[in-house]
Amino acid sequence: KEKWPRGDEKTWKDAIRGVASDTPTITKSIVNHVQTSLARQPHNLDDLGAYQASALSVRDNLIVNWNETQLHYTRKAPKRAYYLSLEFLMGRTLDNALLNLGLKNKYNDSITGLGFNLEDLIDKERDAALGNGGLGRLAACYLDSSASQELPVWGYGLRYKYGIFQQLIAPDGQQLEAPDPWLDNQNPWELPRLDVTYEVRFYGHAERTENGRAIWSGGQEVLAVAYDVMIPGYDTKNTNNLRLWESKPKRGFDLNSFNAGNYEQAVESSNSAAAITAVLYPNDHTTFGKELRLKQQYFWTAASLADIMRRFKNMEKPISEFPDYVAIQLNDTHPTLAIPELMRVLLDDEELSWAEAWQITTNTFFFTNHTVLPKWPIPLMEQLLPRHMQIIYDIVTVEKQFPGDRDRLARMSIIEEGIPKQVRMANLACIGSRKVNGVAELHSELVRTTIMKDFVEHYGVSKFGNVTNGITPRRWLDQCNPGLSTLITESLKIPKAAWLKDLYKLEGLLPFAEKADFQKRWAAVKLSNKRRLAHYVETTLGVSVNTAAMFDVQIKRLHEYKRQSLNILGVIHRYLLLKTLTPAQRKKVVPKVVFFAGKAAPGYFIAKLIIRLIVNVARVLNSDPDTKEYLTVFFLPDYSVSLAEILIPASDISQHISTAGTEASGTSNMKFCLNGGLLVGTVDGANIEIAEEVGESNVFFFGHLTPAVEDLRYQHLYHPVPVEQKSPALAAVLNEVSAGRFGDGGVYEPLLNTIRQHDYYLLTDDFDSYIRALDMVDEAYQDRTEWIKKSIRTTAKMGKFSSDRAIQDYAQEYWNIESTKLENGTA
Ligand code: T68
Repeated sequence: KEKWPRGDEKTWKDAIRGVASDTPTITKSIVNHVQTSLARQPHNLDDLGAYQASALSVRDNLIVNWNETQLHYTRKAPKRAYYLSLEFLMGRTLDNALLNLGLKNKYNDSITGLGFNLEDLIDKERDAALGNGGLGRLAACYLDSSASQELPVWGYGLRYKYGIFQQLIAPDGQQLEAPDPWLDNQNPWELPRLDVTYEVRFYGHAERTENGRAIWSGGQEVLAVAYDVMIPGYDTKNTNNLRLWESKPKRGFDLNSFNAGNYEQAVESSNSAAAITAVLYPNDHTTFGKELRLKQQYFWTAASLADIMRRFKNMEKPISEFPDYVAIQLNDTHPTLAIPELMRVLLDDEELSWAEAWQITTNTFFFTNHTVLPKWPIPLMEQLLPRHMQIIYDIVTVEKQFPGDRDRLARMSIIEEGIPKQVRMANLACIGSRKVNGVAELHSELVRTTIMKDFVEHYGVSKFGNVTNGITPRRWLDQCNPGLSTLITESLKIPKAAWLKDLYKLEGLLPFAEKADFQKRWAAVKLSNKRRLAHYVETTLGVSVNTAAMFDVQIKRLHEYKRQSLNILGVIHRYLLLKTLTPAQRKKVVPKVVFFAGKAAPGYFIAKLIIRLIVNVARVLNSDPDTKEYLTVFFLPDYSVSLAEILIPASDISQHISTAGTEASGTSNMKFCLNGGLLVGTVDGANIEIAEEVGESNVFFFGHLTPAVEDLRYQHLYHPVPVEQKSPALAAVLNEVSAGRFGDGGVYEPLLNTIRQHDYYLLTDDFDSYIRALDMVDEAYQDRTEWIKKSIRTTAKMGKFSSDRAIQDYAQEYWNIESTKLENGTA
C-alpha cells in the first residue's frame, strides 16, 4: 500500500481544517465563498448570493463531519441499514443544518456582521421537494433520527431534476401545475460523485443457461451517477449519507448516427436515458402501468444494490454473511424489484444455488406497507426486465408450498390471473422479506387481518409487526417553533438537547399546565405564531387575517378519503347558520379562520373539484359583510414542507378526518399536537394512538368506526337512503352548492354526485357527528384557560411520536444494527 499522506505529514496535518466554529472563522469562510466560489463582489451581493455563500460555508462543515463519519463506519465495519425510498421530502436544509450542528447563533452573528439577516437568507432556499406527501416526509424524518442516534443508515433514492409540481390557483379556483426546477440556482447540499457510477440494463433477452442461471444481454444500458446529500445528526458529529441517483446516457450520444449526419437519432437515446430521473411522479397512492415509472423503480434498485454489494465486497467477507452486514428497508412496494434483482446478482453473477440465494435475500429485506397495493402488467415487465420476470416465475414455482384451497392459493400468488396478468408487488415483497410492518397499530392490524391474512396464517404472526410512524422534533418543534422551544427549555431547566433527543422528557411540562404565568407565556407563543402566519397570508394573498380568531387547519394531499370535502361542507353549514343569526347573536359565536392547503394529483378530477369548491366558498365568505368577522376561509397555494413549518405552529385545531380505516397513519397529526394544536379527527390511523397518549378528553373524535364501514358501504350500494333523510343538514348544504351559491352549481355536480350516490367515503354517515364535534370545539375554546391547559398537556404527552423512537424500533426489532458514534477525533 502507498504511504499516506504523500509528502510531509506535518504539512498535511497543519493544513487540514476542522469545523469552523467561531464567529471570525465563519465570517472569513462566508466571505471566501463570496469571492471565490461565487466570484461575486461584496458591494453588489444580494440576499440570494449571501444565502449561497453561507450555505457553502455550512456545507464545508458538513463535509468535514461526513468524511470522518464515513471513514469511521468503514473502519468499524458494523452492520448497516439501507432505507430505499423513491421519495425523500427534505424541505430546506440551511436552518436544519445550523441547528443540528449547534452553530445557528454563531452564523447569525457572522451574517448580521456582514449586514444581512439570517432569517431572510433562510427564506431564499428552495425546498427539496422530492416527494408527494407523508411517505416521502417520513423518509426524511427517519434520516434525521438515524443520524442523530449515530446509527449507520444510508438512504437511497432518485435525484429528480423536477420535484413535485408547483401549484397555482387560477381565479376560478382551478389548480394549474408548473414545473419545479429546484436545481436551477444550483444545489449546495449535494456532492456529485461523478466517479461512482453503475450501468443499468433494460429490455434485451434473458437466456437460461444451467443451474437456474441465465445470461441477460442486449437492450439499452444507462448510467447511474451518484449524488451524495449529507445528513447531519443533531448534537453529534455523525453525519450520514443520502445517495441519490441521476440517469445519464452510457455514451454522450450515438456516434455512428452522428457521423452519418443523423443528429436527431444521435441525441434520442441520450434523451431517453436522461428522462428516467427527469421528474417525480405526482400521484400518491396510484402510479401503476406506466413504463417510465417501472424504469425508475428498476434503475434505482439496481444501482443501489450494486453499490451496497460493492461496499459489502470491500469487507472481504463470505457472501453468505451478507445479511449479517446488510439490512434493506423497502419503503412501500416501490422498491420491490430489489428482491428479484438481488436474486439475479446472487444467481447469475455470484453463481450461488437458488437455495443459498433465497436464504440471503429473505434475510436481507424488510417491507413496510403504507397504503394500497400496486400491481404491474406482466407484458410490460417481460419486455423491460425479462430476467426478473423469469426469476419471479421461479419464485412462484419454488415457493409455492402454500397449502390450502385453490382460492387461497390464488390470493397468495405473486401472479394475478386476468387480462393482462399482473405481478402483485405486495405479495412479492412479503414473500421476499424477513419481516413486514404497518405504520400505526390500527393499520398493522388491518394488514394482519385483511390485506395479508393468508400470509399470516402461513408464516405465523411474528413476521408481521407494527412500527407506529414518528416525526423529528428537531424540524417539527425546535426549527419551526423557536418560541415554544425556548419556553420549554427554560421551564424544564434541562439543556435543549436533552429533551430533543428524549422527547418523553416533555412530560415534565405537565405540572406547568396549572401555572397561570406559564399558561400566559404558552398563549403568547401561539399568538406570535398566528401573527407569523397572518403575515405570510397578507404578503402572498394580499388579505388580512384576524389573529384573535380560532385557527383551524387542514393541510395534506387532496383526496376523497381524506375528506377535505367534509370540512368545506361543514364550513358552508356554519356559514348558513351564521346568516340566520342576528348581529347580537353572532357576537357570541367563536370567530374562526379555516386554512386549507394541499396539492391534487394533476389527473385526479374530483380532488381538483374539491379545491375549486374551497376557493369559491372562500371568495363568497370572505366578502360577506354579515359574516366575515366570524368566519373566513383561505386556500393557501403550493403547499410545501416550508409552508407547513409556518402553518403547524399557528393552529389551534387541525383536522384529520379520513373515513375510518383508510389513513394508514398520518404524521401531520403528530406535528400539530407537538406544537400544542388540538385534533378534530376520526378514529383512524395514528389519531387513535395520539388519543391514547394525550387522553380522549383532549381530542375531538367523531364518526363511524372501522368495523362499521364495510356495512355502511354495502347499504349505500344496495339499500340507499336519500341524503335528506340521513342528514337534513348536509342535504341543505348540498342544495346551496347545487343552486349556485358558490358559482355555477353545475360545475360541482360530479363531486356532489359522489356523495349523493354511492358515498364511498361515508360523508352522509359522518356529517352530523362531525358538526357536533366542531360545536364541542367551539364550546371548549370559549374557556381559554382550560383550552391552554389542554394544549400544554397535549404537547407534554407527545414523546412516543418522536421518529427517534420509531427508528429505535426498526434498529432493534428489524435491522439488528447498533449505534456507531464518531468520537471527537476518532477518524
Ligand atoms: C402515506 N402514504 C399514508 N403514499 O397515506 C399515510 N404512494 O397515512 C402515512 O402516514 C404515510 O404514508 C407515512 O407512512 C403516502 O404518502 C404516497 O405518497 C405514495 C406515493 C407514490 C405511490 C404511492
